[in-house]
Formats: sequence, structure tokens, C-alpha cells
Amino acid sequence: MFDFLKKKLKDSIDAIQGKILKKEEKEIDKNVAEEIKKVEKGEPEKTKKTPSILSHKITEDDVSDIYAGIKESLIDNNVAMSVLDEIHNDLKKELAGESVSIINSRQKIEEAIKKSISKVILSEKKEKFLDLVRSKKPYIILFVGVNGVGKTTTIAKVANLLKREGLKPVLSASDTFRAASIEQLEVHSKRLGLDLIKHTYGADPAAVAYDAISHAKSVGADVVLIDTAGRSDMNKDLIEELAKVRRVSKPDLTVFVGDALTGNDLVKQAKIFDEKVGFDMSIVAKADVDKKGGAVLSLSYITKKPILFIGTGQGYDDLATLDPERTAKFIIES
Ligand SMILES: Nc1nc2c(ncn2[C@@H]2O[C@H](COP(=O)(O)OP(=O)(O)OP(=O)(O)O)[C@@H](O)[C@H]2O)c(=O)[nH]1
Ligand SMILES: [Mg+2]
Repeated sequence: MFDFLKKKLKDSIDAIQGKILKKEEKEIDKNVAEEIKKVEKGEPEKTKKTPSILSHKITEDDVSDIYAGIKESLIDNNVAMSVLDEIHNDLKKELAGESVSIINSRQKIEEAIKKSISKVILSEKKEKFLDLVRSKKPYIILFVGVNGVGKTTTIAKVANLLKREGLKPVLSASDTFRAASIEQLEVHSKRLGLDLIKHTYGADPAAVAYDAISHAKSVGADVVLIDTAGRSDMNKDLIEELAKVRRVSKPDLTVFVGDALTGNDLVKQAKIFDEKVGFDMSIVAKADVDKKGGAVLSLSYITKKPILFIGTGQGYDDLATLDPERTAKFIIES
């Protein structure tokens, strides 16, 4: 993830650096010319001219130049407008009025962009999530999202993680809508050695979830993971039905699963799901195949909900946390 963004930003920062160098060269030429004039007029030659010549005070105009330089790279890689505004404001705060030298100007600019990027990412720590899950028995997690984004696969990955942590999850096959969805979850439950509660196709998804919770209580399971049918964010009836599943199952945590490859649509979908169904955290699947990454950067900033995990492949262990500092460092540093 972020490969394109990283490359584009590097090119932009190189270009900005080139501009600053040119400006500095002009400044140096001007200062030297002035010094020569003074000497010619018989005024004493400055003894310590290096600092004034080699340092440059960044103005608001310079910041606008810097921002203009990276803006296109960010837009091309699906970073949302409100995130761009935030980055612009951060750069003004961090850089305007700062004195930089030719030697450290690149570092200063990179530091400011890095700081801003890490600020816009809101993520959940794995340990904090595990603490939440352990805080109640059974802890109920509902997974929602558009069709095909990776919900069922993500549930299997989360179940695998929880099992490795010594917890006992139960799976609820509450997608009673899509052909073969129950069998798909059943395959995961068998491979992972987990209980699965299912009804038939066309059954009420909320009733399946209800039964799964009752089963978890009766066998002393720690977590219930509820799979749901993918809904187009535009289909009012299906979205309504999902809101009903949420009302009935009263989840402790509702997780929106999005597909990194959908780009800007990811954020649009999340906004609609938040408005119509409500959710607490996000998981972004298919981060391994998304070269841009900007939508992932925008998601938590716009929804104000933390990113719990990103999906990094099709295997059970392909689930990672998104650390803001490490992510920003990866994007900015060569
Ligand atoms: N590369 C990659 N593929 C993934 C990831 N997560 C899911 N997939 C693939 O995406 C496809 C759809 O995954 P599902 O888990 O069935 O998606 P879903 O949201 O449950 O789909 P519906 O139930 O039809 O709404 C499958 O081929 C998965 O293997 C991921 O993190 N990386
Ligand atoms: Mg599914």
C-alpha cells in the first residue's frame, strides 16, 4: 500500500527542494552582490555573513508553494479534500516563519508532512481491542459493509487472531441472502475449529445472530462474530434490514469493512453506513493490492472512527494494525 503516493510525494518534494535551492541561489547572489557593492564603496566587509546567506525564512507563500507541490500527488492517490485542507493548515503552522538552511530544508518539509499525515490517521491498537473483547462475555461484534469488500474473509482472520489469543469465538452466519455465503463461513469455521450457528437461506439474519449469542452463552464462548450480507450503500431496504440486525443483536462493537481498492468510494460508503446503520471502527481489506492508499488515509479522519486493522492478503494471518507514525514514516522517507 501507499507505493504510488510515496513515489509521487517524493517527486513533488524533490521539485519543491529544487525551487527552494534556486531561490536560495538567487538570495546568495543578491547578498554577495550587495557585499561587493559595500566593499567597493569602502564600507567594511562583513566577517560573519554565512548564516544570513545560507538560511531562509519560510513565508506563507513558500508554504503555499510547498502545498501546491504535494496537493496533486495526494489527490491522484485518493486523499479527500478535507484531509488536504488539514494538511495545508498543518504545514502553515509547522513551517511558516521557520528558518531553514539549504542543508536542512528538505528534512524540515518532510518532517512537517510526516507529522501531518500521522495526525490524520486514527487507529486502534491491537491490545486495546483485545482488552475490549475481554471486558464482556460474550462480546458481540457485528461486521457490516458493501458486497464483496472482504467481510467474511475478515471475520475468519479476526476469529483466528482471537483464537490465538486464547479466546473462544462463535461465528454467526447472518448472511442468509447471498448464494453460498453460509457454506463459505462454514468452511472457515471447520478450518479454524470454531462453532458456527446457521439457519437456511432467506431466514431472518437477526434471528441467526440471536441464536448465535444464546449458543455462545450456553457454551461459555467469549466472542460472537456476526457476518452479514453485503449491501449496496444505495439499497434502502437492505440497509434498513441491517439496521434491524444491529438493533436486535445489540453488538458491543460494530465494524465497517471497506475495500481499499474502491478508492474514494470507500469514504462515501463509510459515511452512508455510519448514518444509516452506525459503526464504531473500520477494517480496510485488500490493502495489499491497493497501490494508492489515500482513501485509507482519509477514512478515519472523515468518519472520526479508528481503523482497527487492514487486510494484507487472503490468508488467516494477513491482518495488520495501521500505526500512524510508522505509516507516515513509510510514506515520506525514501
Ligand atoms: N488480496 C486480498 N484479498 C482479500 C482480502 N480480503 C478479502 N479478500 C478477497 O476478496 C474476495 C471477497 O471476499 P469476501 O470475504 O467473500 O467478501 P464479502 O464482503 O464477505 O462479500 P459478500 O459476502 O459477497 O458481500 C475474496 O476473494 C477474498 O479472498 C485482503 O485483505 N487482501
Ligand atoms: Mg460475505
